[in-house]
Amino acid sequence: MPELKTRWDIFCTVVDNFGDIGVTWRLARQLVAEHSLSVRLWVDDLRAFERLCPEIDIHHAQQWQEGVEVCQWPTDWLPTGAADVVIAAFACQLPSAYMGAMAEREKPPLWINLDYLSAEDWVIGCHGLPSVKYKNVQKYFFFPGFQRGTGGLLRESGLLERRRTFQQSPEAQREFLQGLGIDRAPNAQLISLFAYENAGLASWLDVMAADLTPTHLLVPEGRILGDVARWLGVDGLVAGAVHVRAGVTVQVLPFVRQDQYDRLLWCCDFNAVRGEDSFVRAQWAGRPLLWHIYQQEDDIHLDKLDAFLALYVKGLSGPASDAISGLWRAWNAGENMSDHWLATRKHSPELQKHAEVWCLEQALQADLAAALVQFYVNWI
Ligand code: TRH
Repeated sequence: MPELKTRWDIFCTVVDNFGDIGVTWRLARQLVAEHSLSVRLWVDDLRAFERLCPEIDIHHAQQWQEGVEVCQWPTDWLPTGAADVVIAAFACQLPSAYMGAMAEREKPPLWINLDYLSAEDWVIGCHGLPSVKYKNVQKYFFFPGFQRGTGGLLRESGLLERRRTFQQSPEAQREFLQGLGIDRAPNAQLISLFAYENAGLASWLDVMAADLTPTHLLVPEGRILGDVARWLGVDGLVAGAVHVRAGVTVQVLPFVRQDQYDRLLWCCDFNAVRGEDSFVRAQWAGRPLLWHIYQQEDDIHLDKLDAFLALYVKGLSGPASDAISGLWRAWNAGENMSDHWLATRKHSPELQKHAEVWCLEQALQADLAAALVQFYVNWI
C-alpha cells in the first residue's frame, strides 16, 4: 500500500447532468474512507454538486466534505502544488499552470485519465496504456469496465452486505420510503424512473396502466418529467406531486443524496436508470433494470449498449434474453415499449434471479478505487 496520506487531485468539469460529479464525488470519498488518502476534488460547478450533496456551500471556494477537500475550480487558476496522483476525469483539460506544476515536481506525478464506462472489448486492450506526455509527465488511460483486464466499477466496501440487509428488512424499507413521503401500496410493483426525455415513455406507461398488477412509479425530478406530465395530461410536475391514472400511481420525488438514491434503487422491483453512475448503482441493487444510455454523435452509444447487453444476457434463457434486450433497444430508440414490457414481465422471476447473479459476478472484480490505488502502487 502507498505511504499514508499520498496526495491525490481529482479534476472534474461538469459537462452536463450529474454523472461527472456523481462519479468523481463517489471516487473521492472512497479513496479517503477506504485508502486513507488525502484527496482534493476540483469541480467547476458547485451548483450541480450541491444537488447530490446538499451540504456543499456554493459560496465557498474551498471546503471539507466527508474528509474530501472540495475546491472550486476557478476560471483564473491560482498557483497550487501538484499532487502525487492526478486524475483528469472524463478527459477534462487540466489548467496549464497546474500541468506546469506537475512537470516541476522532483518526481513527476502519476497522471491518469479516468475514462467513460464502456463494455466494448477494445477497452481491455487500452486500459492502463500510456497516453500523451507533457514534458516529463506521462499520462495513462484508465478504463472502468465489466470484464477482467479493465479498471472495474465503483463499489464501496460492504455495499452489497448493506444492500442485502436492507432488502431483507421490510421495516427498514418502509421507514426509508416513508421518509421520502412514499407509502407503497401492498400489491403494487415499485418502479423508479430516472431517464432522459423519451418518446417511448407513453407506450410503456399505457401498458403498465392496463396491467392487473398496479404500479407505483417513482420519478426523481429531472428531464423525463415533461413526458410523464404529457401522459398524465397535466401542465407540469414538481417534487411531491402524486397522480393516478388507471393502474399507475406516479409520484415525483425530490433529487436526493447519493446514498438515499441507492436505497431507493434497493427498494424498487425494477429500476430505469441512465448515464453512467445510476446505471452502475442499479446493478449493485441486484434488481432488473432498464438503461437509458447517454446519447452520442453518430449513434456510437448504440454500440456501447449492444456491447453491454452481449455481456449481460449471458446465462439467461433465449426468451428472457430477447425480452430484456428488446426492451432496452426500444427504450433507447424511443420506440413502442408495450410488447417488450409484457415479455419482460413474463420473464420477471428469471430476470430477478439473473440481476442478483450478475451483481455477484461483477463484485468478484476489484472495485475501481482499489484498482486505481493498485495501479499507483505498481507504478511507483
Ligand atoms: O446525470 P447523468 O445523465 O450523467 C451523465 C452525464 O450526462 C455525463 O456527461 C455523461 O458523460 C454520463 O452521464 C454518461 O446520469 P448518471 O451518470 O447516472 O448520474 C446521475 C447521478 O446523480 C448519480 O451519481 C446518481 C445521482 N442521483 C442522486 O444522487 N440523487 C437522485 O435523486 C438521482 C435521481 C440521482
